[in-house]
Amino acid sequence: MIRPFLILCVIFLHCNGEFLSNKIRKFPDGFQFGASTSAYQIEGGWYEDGKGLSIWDIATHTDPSQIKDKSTGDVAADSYHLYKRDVEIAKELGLDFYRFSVSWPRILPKGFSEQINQAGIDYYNNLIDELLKNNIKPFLTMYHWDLPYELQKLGGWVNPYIIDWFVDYAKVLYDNFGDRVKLWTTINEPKQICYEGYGSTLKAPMLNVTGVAEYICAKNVLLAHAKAYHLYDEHYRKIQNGTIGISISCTWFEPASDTVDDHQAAIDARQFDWGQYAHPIFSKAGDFPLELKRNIALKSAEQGYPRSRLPELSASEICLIRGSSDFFGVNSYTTKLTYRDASLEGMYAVPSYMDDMAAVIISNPAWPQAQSTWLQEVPWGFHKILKEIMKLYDNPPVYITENGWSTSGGLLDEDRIRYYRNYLNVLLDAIEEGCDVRKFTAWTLIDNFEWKNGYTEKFGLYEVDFSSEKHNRTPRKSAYIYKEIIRTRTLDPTYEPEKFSV
Ligand code: GBH
Repeated sequence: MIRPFLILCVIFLHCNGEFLSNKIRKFPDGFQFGASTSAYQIEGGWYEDGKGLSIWDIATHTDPSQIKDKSTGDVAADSYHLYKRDVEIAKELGLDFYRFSVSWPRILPKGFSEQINQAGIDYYNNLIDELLKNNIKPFLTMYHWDLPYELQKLGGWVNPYIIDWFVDYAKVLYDNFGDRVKLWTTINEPKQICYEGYGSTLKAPMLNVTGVAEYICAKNVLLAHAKAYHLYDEHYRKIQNGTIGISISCTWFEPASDTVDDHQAAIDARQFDWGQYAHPIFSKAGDFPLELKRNIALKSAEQGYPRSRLPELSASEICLIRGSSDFFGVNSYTTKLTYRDASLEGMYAVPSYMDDMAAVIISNPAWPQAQSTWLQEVPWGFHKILKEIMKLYDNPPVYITENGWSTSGGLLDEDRIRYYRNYLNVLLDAIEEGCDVRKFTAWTLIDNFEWKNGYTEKFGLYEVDFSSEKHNRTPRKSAYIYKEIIRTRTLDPTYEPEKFSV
């Protein structure tokens, strides 16, 4: 009983102590800024010009009630038709690069590379050419969650053959776009694909076989990524001369108290959340992290499984995965508090990912809250992630491939401005302390389909009018702030854009 009280005390000690001084701070030479989107969230054109169906087309059409506002991405921001306006926006902001994703079923309607949809190739060629014409570098993500439905029928990411299918798809992308695309992400957020899609119902395909499916998926995603990386490295890099990596969602988990148990709970939570994918790629030793192997093996044995529910990586697989990324793509938004409490045993299903992790995760009500329930503004947590990556993985080049804030709408988004300024401020601290952070990418360019939350959460620097067929885009106040940061390559906490001054 004393436990919740103690936790609450700790919570208030963690109050946000961040104060931005009025100092103007400069970004290092060569630091680059961008904004990010993903295909299903903005494109629409869900059944046009030969595109095949994705698991999100199926999820939104078969049971609309799974989506908060019963919406779909059928039209979304209509970027399939309005991509020129998107590039114009990127130009207005002065972006160095634009991170977008390719819809696998738009290129390969059945998932396999025996049939290429030329209209899909044309669409991305047009987008890439339009970007280059405007001096904006295309940063292409191969997979941001819209798996061809035909491949899902075969098990999707839990079928090991997907490793080959993904590499075949990657080859089509290198062959068609690699002459102009020099920045690549293979896979966006493995944990969200595996845990949210296969270990729960949070994302398509909503398989919900927790404790088993997300770990099989993890192994396959890592191998698919690594093989696509090596294909580029060995056969394309010499001619195409690009940079290729993976984007991993990193939440900071802070111990809720100073006890040894709570510290271990926080470490376990970080290793389950992102170490599961980062350790095999970026650590010196490779392989899944110790905490993951130990927890899952112990529980599996207790539960009577003949072997660990976490598949093993063989020595040659460990070798293949280790070092298979030119940069660490960090998608980071928020921080959670973590504690361990034996009395809560039985709180989670057995087996399950949550039970394996055995950490209780809570938020601090004192932290500023976004429209998305999971998102609180905690700049010091972002700082700790950057320092931890430097420490654990020998200071790899880091690209922040996503960071952003949601509101319920409106153009005057002071809280988004505060969020970006505070996060960029600690990013500059981290750089001064030696972290090799080279790029920052805002999530997101324009309002979009926020997965199961439909259109109820707005992350855009530009507002999209979804009520009109024109899908007009209008800059928010934060767009003017971001534009000035990029123009001056400095963070000036007192800058006010004329258009929004009172
Ligand atoms: C990104 O994922 C996606 O790449 C993008 O498509 C999406 O639109 C954007 O976020 C905004 O949601 O801290 O334990 O409660 C972010 C994935 C989902 C990771 C929520 C952190 C909270 C887990 N994030 N999750 S917890």
